[in-house]
Amino acid sequence: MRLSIGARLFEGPGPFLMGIVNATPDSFSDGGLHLDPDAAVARALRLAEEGADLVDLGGESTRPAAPAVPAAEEIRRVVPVIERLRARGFTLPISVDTWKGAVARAALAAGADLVNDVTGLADPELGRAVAEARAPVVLMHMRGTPADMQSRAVYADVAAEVAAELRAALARADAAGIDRDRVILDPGIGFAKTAEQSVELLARVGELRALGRPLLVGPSRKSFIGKLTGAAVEDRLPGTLAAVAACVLAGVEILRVHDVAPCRQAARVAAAIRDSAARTGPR
Ligand code: HH2
Repeated sequence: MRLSIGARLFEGPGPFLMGIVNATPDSFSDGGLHLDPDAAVARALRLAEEGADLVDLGGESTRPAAPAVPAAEEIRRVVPVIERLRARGFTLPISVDTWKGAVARAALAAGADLVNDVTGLADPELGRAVAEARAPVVLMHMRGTPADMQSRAVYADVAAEVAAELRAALARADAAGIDRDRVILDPGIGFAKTAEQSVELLARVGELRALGRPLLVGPSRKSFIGKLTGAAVEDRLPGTLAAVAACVLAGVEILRVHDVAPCRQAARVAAAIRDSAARTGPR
């Protein structure tokens, strides 16, 4: 990949790590821990120390059946965090995890560098905000809303349909005037997908490289790991590491994770194996 995000150029195959900061009362694995702006700031600083390449700040949970948060409340949760981070000279790129145009606009004005949209441009206002700011954007695949998405997890061929629907998201980005060179795509692990479909998407994520854009994947602590292993949310780091390694071997450039330091180690080792395989080839 070759993409400037804020002051930083992301160049090469990576993998790059996006550390998660949830300024929410109800996120599925860390809800309530970083709702206070100072706690969210401290979390971002810690992620930077652990080796994150960028941080993703969200003010609304997208777990299945999560209640919608009004834009004004979401702005109240994320903007002070961005302002405080920038005021203290935080240099990593900051992504804002929102699907609402008003929140994206406010976050970009406060110093965010990238918009992470889990709806893949459901809100045309978000497309306008991103285009006007000439900001990079993550377009993630899902169907419906967190309230009804799990009833829409019906696919004849999950990888082919996710690819086709991401192509439609790229077309929405084109129509909004967003430069294609600034788009990152994400298959949306766990969003309108059963555990089996999430696993199949991870197995076939390399097929999405045909879309011609860098890929981001967020497997961290997700329910497919619980379904496979019986592990509770707080015990899913080993499963997360396995998914991170699989993504790196498949050529995914950015991993969105909660546990940056252990994921960094797993990603480095997987990247070394990937690069060695590319040098030596099959025998
Ligand atoms: N997953 C979550 C939230 N945002 N964004 C992208 N691009 N890809 C993902 O896979 C993704 C995402 C869900 O994780 P988390 O933020 O920890 O939980 P919650 O939505 O409950 O806040």
